Amino acid sequence: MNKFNFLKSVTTIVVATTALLAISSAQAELKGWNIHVPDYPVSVGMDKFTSLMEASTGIKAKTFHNGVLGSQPDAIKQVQLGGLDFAVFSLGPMGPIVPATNVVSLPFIFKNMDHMHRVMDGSFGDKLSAAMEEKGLVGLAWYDSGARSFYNSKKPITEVADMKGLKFRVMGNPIFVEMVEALGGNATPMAFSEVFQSLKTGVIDGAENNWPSYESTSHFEVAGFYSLSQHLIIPECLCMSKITWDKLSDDEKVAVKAAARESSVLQREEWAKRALKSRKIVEAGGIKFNEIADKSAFQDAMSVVYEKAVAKSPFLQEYIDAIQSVD
Ligand code: BDP
Repeated sequence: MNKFNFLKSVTTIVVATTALLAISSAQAELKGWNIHVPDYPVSVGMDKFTSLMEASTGIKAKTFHNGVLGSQPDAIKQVQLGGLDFAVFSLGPMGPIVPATNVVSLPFIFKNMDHMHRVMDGSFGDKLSAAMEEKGLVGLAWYDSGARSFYNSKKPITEVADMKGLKFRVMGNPIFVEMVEALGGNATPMAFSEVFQSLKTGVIDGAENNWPSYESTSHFEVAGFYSLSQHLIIPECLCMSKITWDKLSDDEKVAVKAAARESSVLQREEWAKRALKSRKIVEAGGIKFNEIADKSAFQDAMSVVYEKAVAKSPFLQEYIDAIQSVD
């Protein structure tokens, strides 16, 4: 090969490689799943994550808000398979796929939000991340989701007996069915997107959620009794498909984690603000709100839920003890 031909082939290879790279990066816009409306704290956090990630790595990503990419249980599977690249999931419906995460779905497991932060931001959070990673979900950061309380269209819940005969929608995890049944109510697992219509048409009497979701979904317009049971404090996870994660270089992995952590700081600030704002909106909208002066009967009724969870996955006892030993 003469010098001219050699240079020509090198140029061809360089041009071809550049084109290939350009194609792969053009195709490589990562796809993110989110169940919430665009101004929800989770959504604001995810948008921050993608813009920080793009700024530090050049990786482009887009989050599809409003649950347009399907329900949460389906999306978890899609992230496992790499059809979706990242998402924010409640750990509630994660339990059937990653049993270790069931520990945070146990009612009243956390004393309050600060306790949940101390647990999740410490080595226990890393333990749950490791369990998720074994199932193809790489945990990048923990997001807030407040405390969930019962609401319904019939009457205030002031004591356990008030739950009797009411039909509540729960997230897809047998623990939540057992929780409502242990309190004397009926439970129906249902997709988040179907709850409004089901409340409106009376297919269900109530559901349970935090202030921001109760407000952003307009459930408060069709189920106006909100009773502050605060029975579940479930963290959410910003996670990436292991398939996508494994394609990143080591430097990119560090930058992506840093972007996720930084987004979670913003998400938690936004959460605190939105919880207050949402509460004001629903109260101005005419809901009837009540505190539950003594929650001990609700807590006592949960022992059967804990027993069943441990019977199914004996290792959960150690996890429960670990959480309860964090001050
Ligand atoms: C919201 C969570 C979301 C859940 C939803 C639900 O942020 O991840 O899907 O509750 O009740 O608070 O399904």
